Amino acid sequence: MRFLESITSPADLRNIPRERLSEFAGELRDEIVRVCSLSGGHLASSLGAVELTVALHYLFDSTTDRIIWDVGHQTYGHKILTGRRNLMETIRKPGGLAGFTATSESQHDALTVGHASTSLAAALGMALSREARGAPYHIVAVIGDGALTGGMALAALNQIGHADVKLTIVLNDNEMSISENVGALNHYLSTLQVQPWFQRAEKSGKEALRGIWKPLAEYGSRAKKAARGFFDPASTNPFHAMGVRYVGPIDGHDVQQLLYYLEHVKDLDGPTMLHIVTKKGKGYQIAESDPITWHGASKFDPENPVFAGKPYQWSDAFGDAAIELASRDDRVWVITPAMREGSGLVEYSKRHPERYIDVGIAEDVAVTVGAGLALRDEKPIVAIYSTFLQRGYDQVIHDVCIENLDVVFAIDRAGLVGGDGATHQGIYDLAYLRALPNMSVAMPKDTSEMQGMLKAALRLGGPKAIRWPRGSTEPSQAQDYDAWPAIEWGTWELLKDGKDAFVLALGPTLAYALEATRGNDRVGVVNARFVKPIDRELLVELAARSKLLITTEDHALHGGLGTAVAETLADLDQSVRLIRLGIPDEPVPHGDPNAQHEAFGYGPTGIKQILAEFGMEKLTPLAEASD
Ligand code: HTL
Ligand code: MG
Repeated sequence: MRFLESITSPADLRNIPRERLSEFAGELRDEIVRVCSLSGGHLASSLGAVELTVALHYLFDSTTDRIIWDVGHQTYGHKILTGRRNLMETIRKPGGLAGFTATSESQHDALTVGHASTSLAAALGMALSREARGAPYHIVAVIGDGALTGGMALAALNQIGHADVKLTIVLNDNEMSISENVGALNHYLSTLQVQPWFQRAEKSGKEALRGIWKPLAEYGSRAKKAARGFFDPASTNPFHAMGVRYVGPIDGHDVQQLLYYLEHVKDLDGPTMLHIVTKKGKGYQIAESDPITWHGASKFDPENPVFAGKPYQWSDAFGDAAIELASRDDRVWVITPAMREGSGLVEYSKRHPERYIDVGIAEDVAVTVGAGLALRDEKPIVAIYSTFLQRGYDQVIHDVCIENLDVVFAIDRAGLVGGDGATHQGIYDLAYLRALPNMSVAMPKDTSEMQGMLKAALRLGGPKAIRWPRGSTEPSQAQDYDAWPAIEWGTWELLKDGKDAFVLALGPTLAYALEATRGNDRVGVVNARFVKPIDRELLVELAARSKLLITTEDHALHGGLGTAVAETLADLDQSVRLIRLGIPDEPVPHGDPNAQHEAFGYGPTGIKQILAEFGMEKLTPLAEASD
């Protein structure tokens, strides 16, 4: 029998003989591959963290100690060990386990997370509370080398060194973010060696470290920090310079080594970083050899794993447009915060490496680098997912909008995103961007319109945000530059006329509106593609000649298209019955987006229902047959 069958909680793990833990790690790895093959998910990162997961749960008690996983995408092993094994096949599926850690899901999950670089600040907060309450538990933050490129992580580290609280930080370094990791720190990490002071301490026995640090504490923190530099010859180490004791790097796939070092550092006073080196995708050949493709896998055959490939995506259409625009104008640049693949920029990065910038997981930096370029008359396109642009919000206001700079924001994954869930939903950007002076916000109905909008945005200048959803689309291949439509900025499109009512629809909800009103000549449909500026002229005309307007959007109801329409009607003292359909004021978990659109009432059924309530359903069913 496998050890795995006997594990229902981490306490059971401690019954496994210590020397057989690496064997158990193999079982855990197989289970992760099995689960991901059935449901898809963050395979490569979870495989790379298997031994670490085993070691942490062997030494720490996650019911009282806090293990804080940064991003939370590497936690499949953690979930399996903490009582969720039987539910693993539901991961990322509607009603199933979340793909990241979530405090609502388990007492073993210390943080609800999904965005990178938050673990260290959260750990510091917890550590300060623990000190204030005099509680005895341990706090361990696990952060990847990618997540460490984020300003939030680095700023937290700075504060951790200052606060000098007891905290174990495990730096899980696989030299990969989703793609190859970037940045000077990344290069530096690969030059590090285990420090001589630590090796000496190791030789003189397990208590040696405590022996070194305890007496120093009596000299107060200044002396302690100075002494730290004395004891640790690698005083150029930046973590060390920030007041965080640095240990490593060690082999992160050797459970015994992990246990040994973690046992040494866990009771040390002050913050300690244990640098472990791992391989993304470890132990599963195809994921190891191509961790980029297998970072997030769709379901696959574990015996014969092949990447299924994807149809032409919105992101691909953006990437193609970016290549075209940058080829035609040598002032066009594209900036990504660590999302080359997801943003459709692989080909662009090869074709225009001189005007391609990956700043790491640092959306704030991406935006302000864009501002800097624009200040020198370059034409930056800042390509960011809707959810991650939240991290660069102040920079959008302070560095771009106030200055009215020519920065185009190419916003991918707008709307509900599916398996990634609440932390990754792209449903707030209309609200947060619409409020900003000089900013325009648009959402195209298809990729042709998107490409036309990008071209127009670069030509017009000023801060311009163009957002599009996740997924595949029509037309399903690259299009000629000459076929990109000319876009008159700020205008809506009347797609279908109506006698009594209009659905003002945005992006993917347009198809729903057209479906719900097919054969119904009383209700028209408008492509309300500009949320700012909105097409006042057309809106006023439609309001004047209809009894009902319905807005539909795959976005939070607070602050999106519906709000923009309501505000405009109120400002113009134009009265018409207005129904706003969209996402209510609550976090939206992972699920099937189409089903969620229906559940929230802005799918075709919901639109039809509203029309029925107002007596505007299709009156002549026979017309349907002749459509
Ligand atoms: N930006 C922010 C603020 N958060 C996230 N989560 C992303 C972008 C997207 N993202 C991930 S996982 C990941 C990125 C960039 C790479 C993390 O690299 P790290 O871990 O070295 O920390 P590794 O994958 O195990 O190597 C997700 O959205 C899941
Ligand atoms: Mg990494």
